[in-house]
Amino acid sequence: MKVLVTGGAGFIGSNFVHRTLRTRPEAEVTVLDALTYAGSTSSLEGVLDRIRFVEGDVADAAAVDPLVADADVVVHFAAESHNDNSLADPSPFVRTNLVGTFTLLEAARRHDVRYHHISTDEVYGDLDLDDPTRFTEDTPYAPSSPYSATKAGSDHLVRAWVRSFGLRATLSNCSNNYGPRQHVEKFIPRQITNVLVGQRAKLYGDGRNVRDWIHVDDHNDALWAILDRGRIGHTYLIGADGEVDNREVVRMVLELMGRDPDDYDHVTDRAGHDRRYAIDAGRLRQELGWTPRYGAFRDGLAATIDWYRSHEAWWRPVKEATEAKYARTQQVLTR
Ligand code: NAD
Ligand code: TDX
Repeated sequence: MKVLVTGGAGFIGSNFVHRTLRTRPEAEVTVLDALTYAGSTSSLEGVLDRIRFVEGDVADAAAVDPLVADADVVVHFAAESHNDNSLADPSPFVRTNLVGTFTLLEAARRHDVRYHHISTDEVYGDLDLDDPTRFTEDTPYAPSSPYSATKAGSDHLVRAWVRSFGLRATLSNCSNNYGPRQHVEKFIPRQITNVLVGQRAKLYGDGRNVRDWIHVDDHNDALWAILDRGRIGHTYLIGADGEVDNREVVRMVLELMGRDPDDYDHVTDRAGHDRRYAIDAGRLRQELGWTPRYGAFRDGLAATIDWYRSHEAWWRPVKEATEAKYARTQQVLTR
């Protein structure tokens, strides 16, 4: 099977490539990645000689067309993925997430290639802390940020291409991922690497916001279940019942790293900050028989901390610039 992986030099995409080569030796993998600030071939270390790597933009039709024509399936991860960046400058989000998806869809339609679209639970907006319901495939779309609005728009494009043109596509909307090779701008790696460089952990607002954490390998196993057995035209929500509030995550990171669990700063809150995400992954579990393999979040977090400790060369070069960018917009409110 020839698999075209867009965004394969980023967090989830690179873990998908590593996992695919381990579990599917017959797969021929091509990665298309623009190597933005968020992508690095160092995330593909150890497998670069077993894949075809193409540096290119998903919104560039001339680059995309021959790669899609040559694939059996397109797995589309490439995106601008960070909410805070989308608040500072939405324009690359519109181009990559909307025009990029449109460009891939048109190529997949032209060449009748199976397509899987990776999306996020953020398209459903947020839930109150005491709301007993969780997101399902039937929850109405209500994105809050420029990032989630462009992901929502890209999902709608895929659905329209299925209905109007008969594209053989599936979609998945996953909750917050954690694990190795996640950019240090994101919540968990930011706190781990802050501790490693001697800075304090940073919590937005009151820290009561809840995210539904899933290990990246569990996400990628779910993607293979959908690629193997998913129903064309269907959407699958991916989540592992991992709701934890941010304050608890920061305290866990500090404690696992041998620090005082109260040793963090409250900083300026994110504009429009979604309160809570929670996924009901019943369809995925019942229809496709998927179950997460990672048990306790705390154990996965401890393993992730070990990864950042032993891969300083991977994150160190971008740490300073990432914090400098945050320092321009975030003030410490209380310690
Ligand atoms: P990431 O930012 O770590 O990686 C994105 C990758 O896409 C990078 O390698 C980057 O170079 C590449 N890219 C960006 N613009 C491109 C372009 N125009 N052309 C080609 N490549 C380009 O993101 P991630 O966290 O790995 O997220 C991957 C996908 O999963 C995204 O679609 C995101 O919306 C979705 N998602 C992420 C999470 C999460 O918790 N991280 C949860 C649910 C869904
Ligand atoms: O320093 C921080 N302190 C903090 O309290 C950072 C960077 C974040 N936060 C909070 C904001 C969120 O409530 O932590 C939570 C997680 O933040 P992010 O890692 O930025 O993730 P989030 O905004 O929830 O979005 C993530 O999950 C859904 C991914 O980045 C998206 O790509 C995905 O779609």
